[in-house]
Amino acid sequence: MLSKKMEKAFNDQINAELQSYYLYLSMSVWFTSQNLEGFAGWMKIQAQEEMAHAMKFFDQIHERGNAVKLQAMDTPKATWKSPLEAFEAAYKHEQYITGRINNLVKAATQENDYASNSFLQWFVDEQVEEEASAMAVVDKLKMVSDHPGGLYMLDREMAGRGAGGE
Ligand code: OFO
Repeated sequence: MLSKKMEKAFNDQINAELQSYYLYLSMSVWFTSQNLEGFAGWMKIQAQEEMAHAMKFFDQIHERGNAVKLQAMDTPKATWKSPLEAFEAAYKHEQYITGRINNLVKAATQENDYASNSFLQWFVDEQVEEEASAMAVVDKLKMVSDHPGGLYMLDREMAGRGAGGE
């Protein structure tokens, strides 16, 4: 069973992952409004990944014999000045999530909770990928800068993201 402290921390993380889901879904809506369907699709897949992250914590809490407590969600930001600003925000958000995961590992270590520590290692690795994939798009957007032709090509490339995510 999880300690009360870890139970609360895992429930808070369900909420954080769902907020990530909501943020990227909101970005997907915004990209659609900008006629950038490739970016919109990429963000939709990213949102689905975030839902899967939330469900990993959800299932883990139940597996440990604890109680899931769902919390209120914040309304996500809905507009960005440019695709670059949106992806810079996504990258910053992933850094924030990495910080949260690291704090969870710290808490599990302090509690001698080896099972949680092992469970969290998947997220430690995942965050390396999450930051890298957001940063890769930031770099590409900086390359195309304000050239509509480049942005059009990049949008087509973004449409290639498979259902498995990257
Ligand atoms: Fe984007 O990794 Fe979960 O939140």
